[in-house]
Amino acid sequence: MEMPPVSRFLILLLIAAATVSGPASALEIEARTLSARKPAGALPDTEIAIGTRDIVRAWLSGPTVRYAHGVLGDAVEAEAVVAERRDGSVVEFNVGPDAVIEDRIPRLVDMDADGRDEIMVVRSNLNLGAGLILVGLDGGELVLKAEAEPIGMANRWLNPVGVGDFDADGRMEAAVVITPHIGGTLQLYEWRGAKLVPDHAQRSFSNHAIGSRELGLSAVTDLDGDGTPDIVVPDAGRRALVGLTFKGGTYKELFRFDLPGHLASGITARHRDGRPEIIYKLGDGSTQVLTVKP
Ligand SMILES: [Ca+2]
Ligand SMILES: [Ca+2]
Ligand SMILES: [Ca+2]
Repeated sequence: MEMPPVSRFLILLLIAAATVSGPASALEIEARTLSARKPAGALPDTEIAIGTRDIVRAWLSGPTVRYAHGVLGDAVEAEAVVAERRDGSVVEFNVGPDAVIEDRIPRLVDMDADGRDEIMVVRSNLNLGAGLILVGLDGGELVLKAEAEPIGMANRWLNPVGVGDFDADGRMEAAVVITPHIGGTLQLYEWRGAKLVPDHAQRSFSNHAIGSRELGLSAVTDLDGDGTPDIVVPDAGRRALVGLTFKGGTYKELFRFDLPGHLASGITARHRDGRPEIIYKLGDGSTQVLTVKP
């Protein structure tokens, strides 16, 4: 049936109105403040992680200057990891007098996929240097769940990249760059018992500039769409970005992009229209987006 022109105009107007007002009223939202301010005793430059599993919040606490290394902007490091549990109680794991947490970020991960959080941080022994550790809740307490061998020398540090099943063997690995200031090695660890055991590795990367508070110069994302997480990390001089995979246990470079300037921010990854994008800032203040072509 043919509609008169005025009716057709009204219908179009109604559709337009519904389109404009639809998204605002379709979902009800609620705002609540999770982290009003920094908890007492927190490290001045700790990030506060917000969790969705058994840990609500996590932060680094107990500022100490007993380790005079200072690669993260100052020589003030933390001596404890603190977690707020679902019931509101707060528990901490203290690394003791021979070590510090040489880190700014308590990374909440679920490395064994049991639905409970692990907090991944860098612990530095005063004599043996940095080593990756996982802490988590057990019987209501925050305890050491797993540790990697420290580097073996004071004032040697490492910077985490992230976790994922990078070699596609069905188990998660934790990825770090060991000694990112002096020619770093991208090292994967598997969690076995109380140990983080070295798995695959590849040399010549750097995801931190000495003295910088920025720890996020790397990203985990699926670059080639095969379902296996890949890694984007700068080369040893931080002049190029390298996309890489360890699928099947074999290192393979997926791309290498020469940066047109100095890398001046952390790297974030996202997917837009199904394609991976890598975003970062350069020293001239510009923001660059690398899009992986189909
Ligand atoms: Ca877990
Ligand atoms: Ca794996
Ligand atoms: Ca992949």
